[in-house]
Amino acid sequence: MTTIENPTAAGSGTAATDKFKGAKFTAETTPERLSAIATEAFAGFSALIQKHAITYPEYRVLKQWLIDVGEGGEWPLLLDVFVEHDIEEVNSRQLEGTKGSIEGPYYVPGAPVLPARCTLPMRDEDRAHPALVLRGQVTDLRSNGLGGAVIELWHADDEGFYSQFAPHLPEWNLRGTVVTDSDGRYEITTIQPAPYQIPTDGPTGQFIEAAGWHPWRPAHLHLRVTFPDKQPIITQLYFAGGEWIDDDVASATKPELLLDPQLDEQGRKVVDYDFKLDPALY
Ligand code: MBD
Ligand code: FE
Repeated sequence: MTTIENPTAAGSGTAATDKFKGAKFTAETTPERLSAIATEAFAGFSALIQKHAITYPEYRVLKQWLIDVGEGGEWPLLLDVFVEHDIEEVNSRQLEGTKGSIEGPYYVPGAPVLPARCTLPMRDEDRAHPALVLRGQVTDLRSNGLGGAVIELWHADDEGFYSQFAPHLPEWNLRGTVVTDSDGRYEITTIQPAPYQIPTDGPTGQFIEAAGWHPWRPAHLHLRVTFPDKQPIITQLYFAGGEWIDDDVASATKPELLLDPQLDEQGRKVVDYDFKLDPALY
């Protein structure tokens, strides 16, 4: 069996760009709002250039690097790592339910539909690791169970690879669309992912290295929880005490999103987590 040392930029960044491009997103932004935001953005660049007396060699390296980010398909990766956490924060200020977190570049809709008590699709290699059981209930803000709520779960494997972004994995490995029971309850068996390293061989990784930063995210589960007329929750769950929890390159951890699984008699790591959904706001 071959082991792959690092996720490659070619295998992950580009795939994220291709998937994103297909969706054709739009937004309702007035010319006035666009002008105001763009004016301040360029004023910010202007202030930085003046303050640091940016040189022509630095300007040309920046230009080439921006070209490389696009050609390498790494805009989704770069933006989700360094920018999305603020977008998530300003758009969840009014919400009272379960805390959200960034979506990141690796969500794929249409994962296999699974019943409320289920095991995510996984390989024999994955099955060799201790089982992680995540269970709980999806409710509204008054704790009424939301029967038939949908939990989409996606996460990396024990080596930090995501299916559809690493060519050696089956298409839907460690991805599922779980339908809760009539009380909104669920019990999903999976494995605990490893910490995730941003691909180091592309422009995002080169920049992180050149700046002397580190490319790590703590181990995390991605979730998207939906129910008609409720605000969808996109979030991540982390593991208390895990590496990089307090130093996530994507600045996307929150204390409310830490799990502390406990071993049961069968050697499984078991943890409860409930999701509370706000009424739909936007
Ligand atoms: C990830 O797995 C992730 O969650 C984010 C936000 C960025 C890159 C890879
Ligand atoms: Fe992730």
